[in-house]
Amino acid sequence: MKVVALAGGVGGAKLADGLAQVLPPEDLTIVVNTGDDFEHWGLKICPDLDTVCYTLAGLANPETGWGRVDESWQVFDSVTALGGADWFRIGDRDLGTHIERTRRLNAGETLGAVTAAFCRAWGVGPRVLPMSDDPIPTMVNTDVGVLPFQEYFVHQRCEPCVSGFRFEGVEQAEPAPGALEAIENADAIIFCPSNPWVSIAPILAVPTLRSALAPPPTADAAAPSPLPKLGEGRPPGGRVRVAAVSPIIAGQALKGPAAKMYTELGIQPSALAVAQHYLDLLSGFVLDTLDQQQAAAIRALGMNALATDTVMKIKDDCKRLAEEVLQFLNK
Ligand code: FO1
Repeated sequence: MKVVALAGGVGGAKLADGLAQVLPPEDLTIVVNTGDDFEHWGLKICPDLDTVCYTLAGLANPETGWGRVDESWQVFDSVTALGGADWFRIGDRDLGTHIERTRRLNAGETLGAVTAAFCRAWGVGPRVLPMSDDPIPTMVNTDVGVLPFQEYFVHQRCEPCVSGFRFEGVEQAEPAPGALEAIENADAIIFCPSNPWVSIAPILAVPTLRSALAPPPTADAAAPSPLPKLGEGRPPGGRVRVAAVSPIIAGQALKGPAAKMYTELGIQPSALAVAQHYLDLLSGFVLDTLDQQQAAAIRALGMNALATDTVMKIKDDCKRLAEEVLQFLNK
């Protein structure tokens, strides 16, 4: 059964890790948001790619969810003592990733090729793809101006009030080699519990990726084409199984500004709001048991709904949720 997971940030990496524990590596492709990428200390930093790869490799810092475990800060202390920027913390082990990625990119390697090389070096089995090899920096429209993503997220601690987002250059961007084919050949596609606005939306904004997900308009929209059983492959023109796992639980995000962004954009943050956000793409939605009273309203949107424990604290939680999501998709 071929599965593609769309992921960004810590929640995305955790479910990706759960899927990697359950599926043979050749059956899982993780397409990762690169809108958070930026240049810092003269280095190309790709936070969501690194968080996914470090998590799958068992190298991630479990407290923060980003950067490396068993980290030291000799270089950070040395750089900042000389006046280097100190608002974005880069540890010594993590720095090795940024130095080597920057060298390879400057030598003309693509971001996808660098990521594949790093996955081989770290022993990450599933295929991890950037959404594009082209830079698509997320810019955040806020009440204090248009901010580059990490300036908003880290330097200004998500405090500015957001009014919208721009994924710079996305209209001209190409999906990373392999991403479109993976989606077109997938039996199931999972939107991980990542921030819909700044982790999933940038991926869906890459031309052709969204249209590859959307069910073709059926002659009789009232009776959408029957979903294929998993493993049967997608019948010609048939709908693929797409499920999202809610990043909002009881009106809050477990981590990050997703709920704050919904509120600032005039939307009551809830699992239902996320289901409506992805509406035309989904055949299933997984929400937390704390929100199970919203399941009926979500089903009324025309998708299946599964209420379960979606909080992933330890690796076994990630594996259990991944198994439940795959079982749910196989209904
Ligand atoms: N997030 C922070 O809040 N503070 C940091 O100092 C920080 C450093 C950092 C270094 C490497 C890396 O890959 C991620 C880092 N992050 C930090 C998280 C990062 O801003 C987020 O992971 C994403 O961009 C949003 O998910």
